[in-house]
Amino acid sequence: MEQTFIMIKPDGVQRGLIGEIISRFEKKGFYLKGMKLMNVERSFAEKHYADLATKPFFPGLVDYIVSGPVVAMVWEGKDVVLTGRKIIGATKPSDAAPGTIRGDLAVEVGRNIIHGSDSIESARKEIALWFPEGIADWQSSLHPWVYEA
Ligand code: IDP
Ligand code: MG
Repeated sequence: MEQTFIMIKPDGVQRGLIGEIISRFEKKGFYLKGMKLMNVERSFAEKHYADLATKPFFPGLVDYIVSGPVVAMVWEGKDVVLTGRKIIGATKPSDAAPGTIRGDLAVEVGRNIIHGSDSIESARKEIALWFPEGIADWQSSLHPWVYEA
C-alpha cells in the first residue's frame, strides 16, 4: 500500500496539536507506520526542502523548521499521498478549506503547522531521508472494516 511522509512542524508541536493532527489521519483509516519527535539540524532541513532553495522565503523556512522539535511520521493507506494533502489543505491557510488541518488550525503560510509529501516520488525520498532506520511492520486488525480488499 502507498505511504506518505507527514511532519508536524515546530508550531504544531508547541501549540499542543500533535494529538489532534494524528487523530485526523488515524480516524480516516490510515495506518501509522513510523513516528519520532526530533530536533533537526539546519543542513537536514535544507536537504528536506532542497527543491525550494532558490525561493526568497527559504532561509526563514529553515529557521522555522529548526526552531523546535518536529514530529516525523510515515502514514500508509490507499491513495494516502493525495488524500493526505487534502486532509492538510492548501499551503496558504487563508486558501485552505474549513475542515482541513490548515483551514481549521493555522493562519499564516510561514506557520502552517504541517508538511505532507506532494507525490509518491517525494514520499519515497522523504521517507528514506527521515527514516533511514526503516519503519514498523504491522497490519491493523480493523483493515477489512475500512478497506474493501
Ligand atoms: P506545501 O507545504 O503545501 O507542500 P510548499 O510550496 O512545498 O508547500 O512550501 C513548503 C513550505 O514553505 C510551506 O508549507 C510553508 O511553510 C513555506 N512557504 C511556502 N510558501 C511560502 C511563502 O510564500 N512565504 C513563507 N513561507 C512559505
Ligand atoms: Mg511541499
